[in-house]
Amino acid sequence: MASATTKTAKKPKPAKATFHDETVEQPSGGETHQKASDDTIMTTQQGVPVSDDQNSLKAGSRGPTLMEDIVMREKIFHFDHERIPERVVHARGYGAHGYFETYENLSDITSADIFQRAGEKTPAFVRFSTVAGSKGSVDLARDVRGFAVKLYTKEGNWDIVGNNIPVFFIQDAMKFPDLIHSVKPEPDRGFPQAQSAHDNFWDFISLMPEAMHMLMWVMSDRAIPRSFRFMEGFGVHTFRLVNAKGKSTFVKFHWKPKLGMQSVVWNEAVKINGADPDFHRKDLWNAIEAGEYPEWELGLQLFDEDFAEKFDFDVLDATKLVPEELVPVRPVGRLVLDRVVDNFFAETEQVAFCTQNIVPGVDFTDDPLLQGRNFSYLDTQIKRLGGPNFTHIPINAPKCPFAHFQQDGHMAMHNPKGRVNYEPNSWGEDGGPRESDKGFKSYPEELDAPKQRVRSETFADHYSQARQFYISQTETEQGHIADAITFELSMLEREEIRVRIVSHLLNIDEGLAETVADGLGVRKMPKPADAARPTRQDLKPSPALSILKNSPETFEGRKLGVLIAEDSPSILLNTLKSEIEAAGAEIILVSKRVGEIELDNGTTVTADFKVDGGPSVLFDAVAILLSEAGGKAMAQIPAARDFAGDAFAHSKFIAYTEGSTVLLRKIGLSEELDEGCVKLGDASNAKDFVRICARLRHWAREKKLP
Ligand code: HDE
Repeated sequence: MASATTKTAKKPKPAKATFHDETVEQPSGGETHQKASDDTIMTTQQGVPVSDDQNSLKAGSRGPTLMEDIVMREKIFHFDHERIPERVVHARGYGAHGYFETYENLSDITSADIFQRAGEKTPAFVRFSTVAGSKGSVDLARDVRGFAVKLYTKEGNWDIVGNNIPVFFIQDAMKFPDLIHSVKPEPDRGFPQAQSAHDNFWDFISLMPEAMHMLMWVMSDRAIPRSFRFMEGFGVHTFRLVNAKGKSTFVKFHWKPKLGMQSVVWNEAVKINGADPDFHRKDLWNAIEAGEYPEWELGLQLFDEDFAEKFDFDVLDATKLVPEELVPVRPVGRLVLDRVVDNFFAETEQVAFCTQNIVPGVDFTDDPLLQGRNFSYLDTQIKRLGGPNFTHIPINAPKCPFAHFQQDGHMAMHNPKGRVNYEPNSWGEDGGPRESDKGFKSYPEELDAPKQRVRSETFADHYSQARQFYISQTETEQGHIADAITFELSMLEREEIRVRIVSHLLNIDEGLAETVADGLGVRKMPKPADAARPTRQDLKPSPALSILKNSPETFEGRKLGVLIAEDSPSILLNTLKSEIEAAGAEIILVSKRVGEIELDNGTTVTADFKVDGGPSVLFDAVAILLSEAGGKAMAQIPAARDFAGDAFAHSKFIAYTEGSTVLLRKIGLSEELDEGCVKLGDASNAKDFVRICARLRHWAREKKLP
């Protein structure tokens, strides 16, 4: 019946489509109108040209405004209604368009159309988000990141609504409202915003042993990613893939970032939030606009029911993961984001992901968290977008033909045409769409069980994988986890909650529990928390769970911040620039003011940031290229001292010139310079510096810091 709205290309960019079409399709049987005039003339919503957008209609020049003013009343009425409810969770997010490219035919595993043809490209929209904060909160909160992918396949929209962490806090959807209430601002005082470091969150978590595995992840560096481009994504639940013969295979979905994983340190995150609360969204926007299209590989962990039976945990339990060492991740395609949105509200805000959006060849399992989500998402979209026709909004509409007899409701854009709006009917060819054998069929899982409110015994081991995650981390990462837990707990008012958490940590790793207890001044060690199952000590570390054990060994997609002043050495700057660009990274110039800066050879360069607008936390590594006079001048500027001091404290690689040592000495660094700091004398060690930047951070320094 209806078909997706026609889209015409506006700018010559890849796969560019626009919603503001020159051709406006008339709903419900209307004809297609070409716009009579060009769209440079401002009109009302009714298309009436506006002659004066500055002044309301008044009685005289100083008299009261007249009710008759249709132009002003319409403008203000519309403004009054601009807001829609923000998402109850994942309110702060950022989206982009792209495509998914299939590597190979997977028809032996699934009949999903998207996996039938190698090389096929499927349009995609992705929205990344934080969970706890409001729409206007900061990007670098310690939090889980949403990683929601909408694939506009030829057999309908398939949404993989995942996170950047492969497990979840709770096992049953019934507890989700409690979890979210606990982490959101406390209801009497309305704070803290976008933070888990408060009593309510830790009180709840300390009473929910099932959350311990996920807690380890959110206290790890996974919860403070450097960029959306540098984080993994996971479907979390076990799903099914079903082939044409009806054979089902269990599957876990993984998105692996092409540029590798990278996170920031907590002190850096706090400062980024002040320096640039939009850090992640800007990073994504800028990368795409620069043609550096972020990319992820989709990987599948595939296993059958018999294999799943052999695991010592339940694959229906979303607090558990399947270690990659047990079931390897098979790459099956790539996701490329190559187009920013035309309009944030129309696309990123109105996009409606639903876990229930699956396609033939994909199916659910009985994971009780997933089952609950399948109700929640549709329900929440109706509240948020105002009615049942949110699929008529272009970002949510399928890009394949669709036809059904659903009609009416608020904002109906494409009701069925003609006389028939029911089925069965005897109108023959004019009778509208019919069912098809190719349609979606649920996997005929056999069920014969009593109705009951219980938690399966197979979900009872809450600590073994939490421990496995912890022992899989490098020493540096383990230190960050201990620091994060200690910091968060230090923000609580109630001592007994801290102690309760320590009692859980004792079931995970005694050393961790002791470090945290020590950091919090807990004098008497509690007993380990009662555990429904003892923690398994025999699980081997899984290197795939660590960020640092999987270092990408590349500086590609990263940024070098260079502090310069008048008289800075042009040769070194030029070498750094060409080496950094050859590495696929970007160089950003920071100085005491923006605009032109004259170098030692009389040439000029343009500084991108004034030093207090471009602190080193915005960069992955820094170079301090100052002449002696420049060094002296910068040593007087507090923001320049922070630039160098923070870069050092955050374990960044630092290149510096002899002239810069004045600045370094001023912040007490002269004695402490280490192998992560490279003194630049000539072009060749500028090259060496760029080479070592591929290690991303000089973690050895962290141990030596107080
Ligand atoms: Fe969500 N979640 N969730 N969630 N979730 C929402 O849907 C919910 C869960 C996730 O960018 C809401 O559109 C329940 C797990 C992402 O628009 C809501 C439960 C995972 C996004 C909702 C969960 C997620 C949401 C709020 C427990 C990772 C943002 C607004 C059963 C696998 C999507 C909305 C976007 C959003 C409910 C748990 C990921 C209320 C009931 C587990 C990425 O429907």
